[in-house]
Amino acid sequence: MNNEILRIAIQKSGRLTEKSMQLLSDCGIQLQNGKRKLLSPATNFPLEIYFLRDDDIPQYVEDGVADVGILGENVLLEEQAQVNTVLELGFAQCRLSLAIPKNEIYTGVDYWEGKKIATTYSNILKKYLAEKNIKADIHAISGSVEIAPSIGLAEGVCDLVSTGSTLLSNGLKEVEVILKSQAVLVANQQLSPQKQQILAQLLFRIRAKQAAANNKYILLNAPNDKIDEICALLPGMKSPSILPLRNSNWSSLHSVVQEQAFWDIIDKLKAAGAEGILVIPIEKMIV
Ligand code: PRT
Ligand code: ZN
Repeated sequence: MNNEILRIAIQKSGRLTEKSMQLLSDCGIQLQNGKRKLLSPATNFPLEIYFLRDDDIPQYVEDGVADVGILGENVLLEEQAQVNTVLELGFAQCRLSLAIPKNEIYTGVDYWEGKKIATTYSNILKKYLAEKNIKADIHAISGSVEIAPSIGLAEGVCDLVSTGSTLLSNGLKEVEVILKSQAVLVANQQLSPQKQQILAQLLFRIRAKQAAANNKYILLNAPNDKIDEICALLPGMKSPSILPLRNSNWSSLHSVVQEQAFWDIIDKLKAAGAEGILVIPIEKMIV
C-alpha cells in the first residue's frame, strides 16, 4: 500500500504556530484549507496537519493519533512522552530558569532547600531538584507564574525566559538555568515503513532549507596572483568555481560560506585583494 499519509501535529495558536507553518511552506508544502481548521490536508505532499494545543502534542504522537509533531523541548520533557526526537528546528529558543526577587541574595543551588517554588513545569523541576539533592516545596500553577512571589504564593519561580523582560518587570532575577529549549520535530516510535519514507522526504526538505539558511553564496573578483591565497580562505562546498574575467589579470570566484563565519572571512578576503564582493542568500542547499 503506497497511499499512506503522514499526520503532523503543530500548535494551533501560539508562539510556535507561525514558524511551524513557515517551515512547511519553505518545504514547498501547500495546504488545502486556506482557513485553519482542526485538520488541513496538504495538496502536493502526503501530509495532513492537525492543529492542537502544544501540551497535547506529545501524547497524540506517543499514541499514534499523529505520526509526528512540532513542539518545544520543554513541553516534551515535562510531558515525559515516549517519542523519538528527530530534528532540532532552531526556533522558539528559550530557557527554563529559576528566579527570585531581585533584592534577595542568591547563595547557590542550596538556596532552594525548604523553599516554595511556583511553576508550570513540576516534572522537570522535581527531577532537577532530586539531582541536586534539594528538598523544596513545588507549587504547581497553570499560568502567570511570575507574579507568585509578589502575592506571597512562593519564594521563587521556575519559568520560561527568552528576553528576560517578564522577570525584570516583575522584580525578579534569573539565578539558575535548568534547561535550554528550542522547537523540535518528534515522531511516533512505531511508524510504518511507508510513513518513515514520507518522513525521510520531509526531513530532506527541512535540512536543505536549514543548510541554505546557514550559508551564503559569495562572488568576488580576485587578481590572478592572489587566487590561491583567497581560495584558502574559502572553505566552499567542494572547491570554489573560478571564471576568467575580460581583464585577463583578474578572475571571478564563486563559493559558499557559513553565515556565522562570513564577516570574519570577508575582512580577510578584502585584505588579500578581493574586490566587488557580493554575498547572496541561498534558497535551498542540497549537500
Ligand atoms: O495554547 P497552547 O497551550 O498551545 O500554548 P501555550 O500558551 O502553552 O504556549 P506558548 O504559545 O506561549 O509557547 C509555546 C512554546 O514557545 C513554549 O512551550 C516554548 O517552547 C516556546 N517559547 C519560547 C516560549 C517563550 N519563548 C517565552 N518567552 N514560551 C513562553 N514564553 C513566555 C514565558 O512563559 C514568560 O511568561 O514568555 C514570558 C517570558 O518571556 P521574556 O521574553 O519576557 O523573557
Ligand atoms: Zn501549552
